[in-house]
Amino acid sequence: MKRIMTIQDISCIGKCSLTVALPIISAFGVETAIVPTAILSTHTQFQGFTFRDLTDDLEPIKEHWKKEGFEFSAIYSGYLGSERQIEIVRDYVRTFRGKDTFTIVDPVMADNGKLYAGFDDHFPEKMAGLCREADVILPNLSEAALMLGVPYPGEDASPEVTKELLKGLTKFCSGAVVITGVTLEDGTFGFMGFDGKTGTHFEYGNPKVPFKSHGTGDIFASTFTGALAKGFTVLDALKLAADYVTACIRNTYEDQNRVNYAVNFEEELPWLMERITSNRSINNPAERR
Ligand code: PXL
Repeated sequence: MKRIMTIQDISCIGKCSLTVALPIISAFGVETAIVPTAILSTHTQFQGFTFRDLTDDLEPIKEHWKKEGFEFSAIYSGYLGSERQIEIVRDYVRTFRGKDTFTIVDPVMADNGKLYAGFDDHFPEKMAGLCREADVILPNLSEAALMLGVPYPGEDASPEVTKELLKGLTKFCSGAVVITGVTLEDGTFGFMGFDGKTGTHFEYGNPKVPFKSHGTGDIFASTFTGALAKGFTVLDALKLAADYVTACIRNTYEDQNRVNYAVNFEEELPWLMERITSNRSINNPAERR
């Protein structure tokens, strides 16, 4: 069985970071080794969340794993609580990256043009530094703009503006740069990317659901990581991630009893598992059960 490592926080309530990465990646039949960077009572969109910093545990965990000789086919980092943690993750990547290890950095730090609570203005620059270690980076529009030090173009950024951002991001990552949560030329909503290795642009979208929630970026990155470890190509893994996030958002939008802090990813896991082995389209209702 393949083993991947994911480094991010545990938000006890919030359905984000490790509490989605662990079930989703496991659903692909891939061992998921977790490095918890902090424990929060909730994600940071709530007022009054607690935050236990686990930075002091990260070095001993790394040393133990090194001694045991564990190997990883992918390393995926998400939300990190401090600049020091970014440095430690860089060290993890350099320590455990083997010849065939794929490194995925989701530079989680902002939404709607604003940094999450607790991050200062230097954080995006440090995160951009970590992107240099990655084979694939998965920022949203806010994170892309912050790392590039340009104004946030708004949620409805035109495809031309998104392409400019992609071009800018290639200076941080020579692999695949992918911006998530973007509106495409045909009005669909999905991702746009550029593969520095092949010099090709790619994009994919689904009909937009008029609903936004938290944690969807983490669901996207986790699905992508699991699919990649399962042998999907980068583009097919990204498409599956976009379809699954859309399924989760649709499910939540239609749920009268939804919570306001996350999406119903659990109810769409059976659909995801079917997609892992078949290749059903999300947009044909006859193919959805
Ligand atoms: O979903 C991203 C995320 C992850 N972890 C924590 C967060 C957020 C977004 O707000 O607060 C702790």
